Amino acid sequence: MRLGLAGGAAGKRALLLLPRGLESWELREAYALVDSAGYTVVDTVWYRRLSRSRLLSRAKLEEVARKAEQLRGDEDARIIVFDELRPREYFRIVKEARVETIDRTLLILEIFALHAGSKEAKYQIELARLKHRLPLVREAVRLAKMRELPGFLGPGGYAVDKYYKYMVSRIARIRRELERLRERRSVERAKRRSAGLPHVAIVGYASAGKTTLFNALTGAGKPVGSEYFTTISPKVKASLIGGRRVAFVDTVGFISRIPPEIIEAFHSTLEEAVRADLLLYVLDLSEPEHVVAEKLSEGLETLRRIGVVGVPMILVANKVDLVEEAERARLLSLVEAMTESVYPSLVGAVAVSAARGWGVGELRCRIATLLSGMDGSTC
Ligand SMILES: Nc1nc2c(ncn2[C@@H]2O[C@H](COP(=O)(O)OP(=O)(O)O)[C@@H](O)[C@H]2O)c(=O)[nH]1
Ligand SMILES: [Mg+2]
Repeated sequence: MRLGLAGGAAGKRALLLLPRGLESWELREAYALVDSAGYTVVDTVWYRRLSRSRLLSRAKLEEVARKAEQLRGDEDARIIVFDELRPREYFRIVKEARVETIDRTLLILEIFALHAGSKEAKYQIELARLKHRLPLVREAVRLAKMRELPGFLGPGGYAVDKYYKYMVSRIARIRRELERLRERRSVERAKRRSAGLPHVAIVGYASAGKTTLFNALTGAGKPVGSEYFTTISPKVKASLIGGRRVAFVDTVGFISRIPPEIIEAFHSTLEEAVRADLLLYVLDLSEPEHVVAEKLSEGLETLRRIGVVGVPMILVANKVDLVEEAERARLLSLVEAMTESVYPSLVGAVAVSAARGWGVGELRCRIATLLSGMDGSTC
């Protein structure tokens, strides 16, 4: 799969390990996440979990090692296990395949890092990463003491032990920094708004088509003043909409089953949505109706939890090219009614195909009208 500009630079190669039994929307999400983190999948291994702590059989492990051969020696390459990886299983894989390995949580944290705008979000992510790696390093200390891990993370047990202590003190330090930042939060926020442009944040679940829409909305016009925005976040781009400069933000979006230990990092990465003048809520209308409904209500609940209230929102029903023409209107009014009942600041719903450009003109027009404070009648 290939994506456009903001989908992350291709080049980091990955071997993807997927547990059997994923539903098709979960599979699409998995690929969207891998892509959002900037990886290109070179091969895939499907496995059936043996247990929660042991994922791969001996034969599977050998298959992984074989397929990982092409990645050996490439420092950017990763084995991505789309699952929860316990320390022992991690070392089993790394020892056998000799390629750095990450699990679903670390993959998600890499995506957060690409989107992190504020210092607070960056600290939250580092904290989550450190906490996630701590058990791993503890296991490394154990293995080094048993001399089962010569040379890994430095020469023997002493270095690993030192690294473990460093992590613990770094965690304490970040916690203190976060306390301090929370007190200053409002000041920071006021400063960041100083660019003065209206901000339009694109939210929605992974693989709904946020980045495709972001590209469609910002790619057409010549980006203006993008240098300024890249210093805030690489996912912000200014574009001319109805003769006026508007900053579009491709947010990290929602991800199903966010591991509880990274929920704070998730919320602080999503904070662009809180500050936006307008929200575009993108959903994939081609998914089964119950999936669309479930994700919509969970997404709206997440917005409520991070404190998004009263921000005008346009519902963008995407991928209508995959929906029967006769079904489009019915599904659109269904999701519109669902949203309105829990989010009173909904100001409209537009059916689009971001990939084909259908409805994007109408959407631009709605955005322009809304931001200039007129009623929608001009579109
Ligand atoms: N058929 C179809 N596919 C789309 C459309 N918009 C996006 N996609 C595809 O959906 C997948 C996820 O899109 P992406 O923009 O990365 O979603 P994001 O995770 O929300 O940023 C990609 O494979 C896109 O090519 C659309 O309008 N129609
Ligand atoms: Mg994206």
